[in-house]
Amino acid sequence: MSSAIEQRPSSSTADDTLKQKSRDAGVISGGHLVAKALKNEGVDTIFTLCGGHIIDIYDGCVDEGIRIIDVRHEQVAAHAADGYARQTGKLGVCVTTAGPGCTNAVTGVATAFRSETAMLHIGGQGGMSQHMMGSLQDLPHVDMMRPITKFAAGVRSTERVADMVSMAIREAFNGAPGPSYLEIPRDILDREIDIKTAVVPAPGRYRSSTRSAGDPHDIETLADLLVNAERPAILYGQQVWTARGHEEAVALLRALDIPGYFNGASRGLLPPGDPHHFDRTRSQAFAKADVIVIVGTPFDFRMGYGKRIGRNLKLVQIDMSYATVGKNRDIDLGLVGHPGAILGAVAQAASGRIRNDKRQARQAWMRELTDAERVADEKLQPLFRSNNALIHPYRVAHEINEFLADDTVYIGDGGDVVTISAQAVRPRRPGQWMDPGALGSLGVGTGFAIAAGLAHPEKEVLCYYGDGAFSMTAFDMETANRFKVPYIAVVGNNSAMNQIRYGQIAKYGPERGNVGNLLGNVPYGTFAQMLGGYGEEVRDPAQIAPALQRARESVRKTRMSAVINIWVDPSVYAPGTMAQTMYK
Ligand SMILES: Cc1ncc(C[n+]2csc(CCOP(=O)(O)OP(=O)(O)O)c2C)c(N)n1
Ligand SMILES: [Mg+2]
Repeated sequence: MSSAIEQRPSSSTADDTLKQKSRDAGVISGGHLVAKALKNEGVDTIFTLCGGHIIDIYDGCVDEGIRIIDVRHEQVAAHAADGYARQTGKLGVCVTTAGPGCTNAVTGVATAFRSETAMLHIGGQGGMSQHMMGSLQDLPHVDMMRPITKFAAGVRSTERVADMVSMAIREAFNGAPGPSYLEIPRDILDREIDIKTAVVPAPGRYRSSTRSAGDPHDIETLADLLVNAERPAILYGQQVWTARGHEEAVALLRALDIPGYFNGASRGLLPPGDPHHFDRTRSQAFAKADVIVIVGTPFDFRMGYGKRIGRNLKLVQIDMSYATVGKNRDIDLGLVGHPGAILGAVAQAASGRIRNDKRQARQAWMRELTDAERVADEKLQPLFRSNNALIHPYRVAHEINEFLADDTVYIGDGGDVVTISAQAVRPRRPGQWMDPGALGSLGVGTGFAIAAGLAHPEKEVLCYYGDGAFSMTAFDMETANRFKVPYIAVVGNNSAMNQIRYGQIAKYGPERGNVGNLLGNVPYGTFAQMLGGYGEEVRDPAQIAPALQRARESVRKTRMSAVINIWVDPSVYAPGTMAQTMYK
């Protein structure tokens, strides 16, 4: 299908000629300075939805060769920028217009804030010449964005545009990474200045390395603790992957024979079946360990605020943020810095120092945990293999795990069905697990899928959605198709916001518990067909695997996204949902 716009001949306008002239005259506009600063940071892609306030940034990006990915909702632009940062290890960038462009992006920026993703959100604003006069789409963006960013500021002069972009980027990488917000008024972006008066920090010279190994004395102390431990355990959180400290992290487990647990973006640092990979025995290990090291994840609700870890042990916390170490729970040793640098230094300090008796003790400890993993796994098998006519969500999760290829990036976006999937899905490689993180935002999936496809066109991308989550951002599946980064969408459809529904029924009874949480019975497979891709409804558990396979083949062949809509039993819930652990 070609559109009316594609059929129109391209023509240069009088304005083009004007722009060309000004470029030749040694002048540069604010929008072009934004693009220069982004280029200097190594940014190759921005995620955006257009608006009159920001178009000069696009013009600059065209000159600098920066790819412009335009989406249909700014929430998706922000999630995609976050996802692109997670997938590339570099800064993610989203650009939105003033007013509603900014407010629509808030959820994505806030998600990056709680997930500690380095990202820059550039937002438009009415011209300074109409400051406080009630211009179109005017809002106090900087005030709005401050509590959900590490840095939020407005640019006040065209000369400083590139400098302020670099400043915002530096702040995004300060300590534990996070989002920065920069508001640029329209007349500051559009104004052209003598290029010699512009402040443009040079590539590689406006921020330092983030690989600090902390205090060498503490490295020695931690090495001693680990060398002498008999039942050590390490939990790697999302920072280990974010900061790309995973090689050192894995090497330490192997060198010292320590069981590793992984959460959030660190899932997949070791493949399932690796002798140092553990995922069903965390509470058991934490209850019996003599040394526990928590790396790159805070003591927040996911960790029971640290209360679930016993007191009769040495607890060590390593984090990129000083403010996180020792928060909510006392620790015995805290180190602040880059996880890879610290873990690498610890491995070196401990090298060759484990006594044989200690080595044997921890091998017995690993065997004990491996056996316990097997028992826990066997307990789940009947659910994973359920043949219930009304499809069991555990069966779906299990089938998805079986279906994953070595290079599939798995994204979870939804409530209960996705919580359940965490018990079954084991990504095969680092970086191949994406979830919203501590903000728990529904709707991340589509932006993450686009980002993963753009960052790694050679990989397969699969997003497992709840039906509630899918309907929030699914229209940007068209964006994925338009930019030729199709993905497989699987919807676990229980026609409800089930994770919330469970708690409502438990608290208010069945009469009053089904209020505000029921969704219609929607055949989402036809949604993919409408966008030109493959869609299928699955109501028989035996059809899950073949349907997934058909989706894979279709995505490969047609380069259009597919939706497999699986109708699941709405009366099955995840254990955490039933215990309401997310609120405890
Ligand atoms: C943006 C957003 N709105 C609301 C919530 C609260 N919430 C958490 S789980 C959930 C239900 C999600 O339903 P669905 O995606 O269909 O998954 P299900 O629980 O039904 O498996 C809701 C509404 C949230 N986490 N994020
Ligand atoms: Mg649902």
